[in-house]
Amino acid sequence: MKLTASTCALLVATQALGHYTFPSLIINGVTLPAWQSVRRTNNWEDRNPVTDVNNINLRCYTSQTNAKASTALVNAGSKIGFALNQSIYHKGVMNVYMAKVPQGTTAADWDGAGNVWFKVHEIGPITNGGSSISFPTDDMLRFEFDLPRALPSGQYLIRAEHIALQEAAQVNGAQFYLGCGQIEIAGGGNGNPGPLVAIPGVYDARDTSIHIDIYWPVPATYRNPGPAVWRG
Ligand SMILES: *[C@@H]1O[C@H](CO)[C@@H](O)[C@H](O)[C@H]1NC(C)=O
Ligand SMILES: [Cu+2]
Repeated sequence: MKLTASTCALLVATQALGHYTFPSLIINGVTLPAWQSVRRTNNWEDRNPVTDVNNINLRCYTSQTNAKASTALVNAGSKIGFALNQSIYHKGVMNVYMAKVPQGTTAADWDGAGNVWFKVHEIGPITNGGSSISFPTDDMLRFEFDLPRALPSGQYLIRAEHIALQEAAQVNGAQFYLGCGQIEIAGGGNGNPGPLVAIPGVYDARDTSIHIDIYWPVPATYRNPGPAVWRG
């Protein structure tokens, strides 16, 4: 069933119509202005995805903009989220990762290199043993979740990623839409976030959650790629 893939191909000339970015953080229900606390991504106008899981742009997608943002203050245990530029057009899954800024630098200056990223949130598909699959991120324009109370105080990068899977039956067919926000947690806890992974590095192009035919046979189960969510 290739209809969705061909719809995407038709859109190539006008891809900005179908695709999406993550320009705003949402903190305790307040949506910040676009690109204020999220680093402006290379694709802020054309909205094209990253498709190479080993490309440096998988991290924050800022190789051309070299963007810094202003760091937003957030109390531990707050609700946080992202607002998209336009609603999610492709069937896929959401992951949110964070990385703690090391001593001696700031969220604005840090590149997020190394085994530093842990997962704080994910939204997968709903499966039921192979009779159907549905994707709760369809048409999503914003999402929010609670930060773990045990998250230590300090500055962090927070990275949202939607992996569009409609063409993922081919290797490198999955499309990564992503962006990195900058936050400073106050009143945090004593948790020890992990497991820690590098981005890029965390994914393999042939990971069965990334290289997958979501149409046929209908997947009986699905597990978001990357480490388990750290819940504090
Ligand atoms: C989406 O981004 C474009 C720039 O590509 C901008 O012109 C437009 O105003 C943005 N729309 C929304 C709803 O933020
Ligand atoms: Cu598309």
